[in-house]
Amino acid sequence: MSDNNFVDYVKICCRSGKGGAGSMHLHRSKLTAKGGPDGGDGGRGGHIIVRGDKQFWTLIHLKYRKHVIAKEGEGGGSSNKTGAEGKDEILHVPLGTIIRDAETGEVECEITEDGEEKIIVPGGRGGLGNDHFKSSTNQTPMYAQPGLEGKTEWKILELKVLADVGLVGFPNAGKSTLLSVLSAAKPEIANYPFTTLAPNLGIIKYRDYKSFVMADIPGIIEGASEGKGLGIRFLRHIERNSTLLFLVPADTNDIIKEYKIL
Ligand SMILES: Nc1nc2c(ncn2[C@@H]2O[C@H](COP(=O)(O)OP(=O)(O)OP(=O)(O)O)[C@@H](O)[C@H]2O)c(=O)[nH]1
Ligand SMILES: [Mg+2]
Repeated sequence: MSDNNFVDYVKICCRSGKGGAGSMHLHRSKLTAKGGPDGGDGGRGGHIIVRGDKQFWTLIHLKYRKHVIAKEGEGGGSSNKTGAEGKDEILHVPLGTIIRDAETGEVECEITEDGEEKIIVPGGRGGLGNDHFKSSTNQTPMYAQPGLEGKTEWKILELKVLADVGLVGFPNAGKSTLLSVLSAAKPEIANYPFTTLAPNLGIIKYRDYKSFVMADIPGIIEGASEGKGLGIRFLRHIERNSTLLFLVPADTNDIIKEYKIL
């Protein structure tokens, strides 16, 4: 069961970059012995960003990324030069990924479109250079702001959308068999209930080079919603499909009854 490469939940420690310090600098040149302040601002620290990418179907590529750390912003320079921004860290996620705060469990955002980006942990702001602090009473401020610290937050990335079509049926109904003949997926098939313990995904091609994704979901039995069978944990896989295909074997004694139970 552990060879399943279906990953729909990852917890990642995200640290955004610290902002660069503002510069404390007074203008000096061959012609100006005592120029005014010209310290530039620090660049902001790198954000942690999630970006929707339709190439991905699961979160398996993030399974072993426990820490994601964005770069610090650079300090400001003389002549009012702003420091460079810290490089952002971008996590590519499948469409239908939701992001939760790991501490509160609260859903913070959802990615539904290809290329859609959300900042999940913003980088620290860069500090202001001393040029910002000049005034009529203090023409040569000798201070500048430091950059703000980045933040460290644990985030949970969870896949909400599983597939276009989800196969729902009793254990041993033949769901994995159907997926194996319609797609190139090779799910385990066996003549006993609860062979499938985690969803299998398969891509089904049809005319004009189009395709959709079908998910083979673990079998459910009457009372699954009260925790019977594999329990309610995997029932969430069912609500995450655009369409549900109920599979009832043709040789079932009471087809309508079985369908109603499902
Ligand atoms: N006679 C017959 N047997 C089938 C058919 N489809 C599947 N089977 C057999 O039924 C058994 C169960 O098939 P699976 O595809 O593993 O069933 P499943 O619904 O995925 O079962 P779980 O993963 O345990 O929920 C296997 O022994 C299959 O060979 C069919 O159309 N006709
Ligand atoms: Mg199966």
